[in-house]
Amino acid sequence: MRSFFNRLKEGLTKTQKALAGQIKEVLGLAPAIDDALFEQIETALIGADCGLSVAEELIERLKKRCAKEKTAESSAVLGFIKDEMKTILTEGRGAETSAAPATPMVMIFVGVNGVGKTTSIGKIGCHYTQAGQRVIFAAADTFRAAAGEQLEIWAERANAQLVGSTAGGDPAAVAFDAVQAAKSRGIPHVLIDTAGRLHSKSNLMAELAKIRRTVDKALGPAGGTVEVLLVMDATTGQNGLAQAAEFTKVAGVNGIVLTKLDGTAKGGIVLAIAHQLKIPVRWVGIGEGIDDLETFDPDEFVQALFD
Ligand SMILES: Nc1nc2c(ncn2[C@@H]2O[C@H](COP(=O)(O)OP(=O)(O)O)[C@@H](O)[C@H]2O)c(=O)[nH]1
Ligand SMILES: [Mg+2]
Repeated sequence: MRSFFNRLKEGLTKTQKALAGQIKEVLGLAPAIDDALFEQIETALIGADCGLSVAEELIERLKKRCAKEKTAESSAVLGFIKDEMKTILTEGRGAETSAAPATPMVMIFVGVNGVGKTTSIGKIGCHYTQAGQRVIFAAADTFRAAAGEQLEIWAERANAQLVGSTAGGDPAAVAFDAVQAAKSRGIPHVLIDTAGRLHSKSNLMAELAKIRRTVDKALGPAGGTVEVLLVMDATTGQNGLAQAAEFTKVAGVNGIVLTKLDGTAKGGIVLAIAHQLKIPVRWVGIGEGIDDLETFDPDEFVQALFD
């Protein structure tokens, strides 16, 4: 099978055209490195959904860098842009610890309907089982009857265990049972699916907060690691950011899964997430298949975009 890098590159084709292609074109045509050029680069950044604040920040850094290195070569400017993008993406990640996290490692997937929560759970679960690590899925989206069945299908594909539920059941109870099961069976990964929509937004936020508290309770004094992953659909671009801010407030989101980077020109949203939300993108999805998801790496991403 082709490497993930090649598929990432292919998935990013539209963003590459809108962002890297556009930047290369204006650099190629530019008679000089001047304000007019910087403005054109800024336009390309905004056009690919990087957002105004990232675009301004990047241009600011670029101007300083060009002045400092006294360059007159547009090819050098391209290198600076890539560097500064990597820096922005890396700064958004905070300090990475190399210590192995305490088990069980519980991931709670949150986000609005249709962004790709259930699919991402299937793919991430498979990532672990392929590495020989056991996984439990928890069907805590009890709002839609079909949600449990969809997760069951993914559990089979990914070779994961499943703590199921009945429609209308208590999602926090499902999460509790899954964590308990993981502890008693010595399973290191618990991936919890949640609803993306309830009767009201405040209901949904209250439910997510309750699931979070319940997971902490189930882990007990022996502890473990809890990661709340906000799943975002890249095709919604800048519109996804406001949503993200809301989930972040109530659910204490500490990582992002960015799905559907394939087939959108709005991949610049990765930079906006790093710069504005300051929450690390942990995984990126580039298709509907079980292998179409990988951990996010800033260097690899910038390289796939430009080279
Ligand atoms: N093209 C593409 N489609 C995706 C990706 N991730 C999820 N999907 C599709 O998005 C749709 C909604 O996914 P689902 O997991 O049910 O979303 P949920 O409502 O958040 O659980 C499904 O048709 C998935 O196949 C991705 O990375 N790329
Ligand atoms: Mg779902």
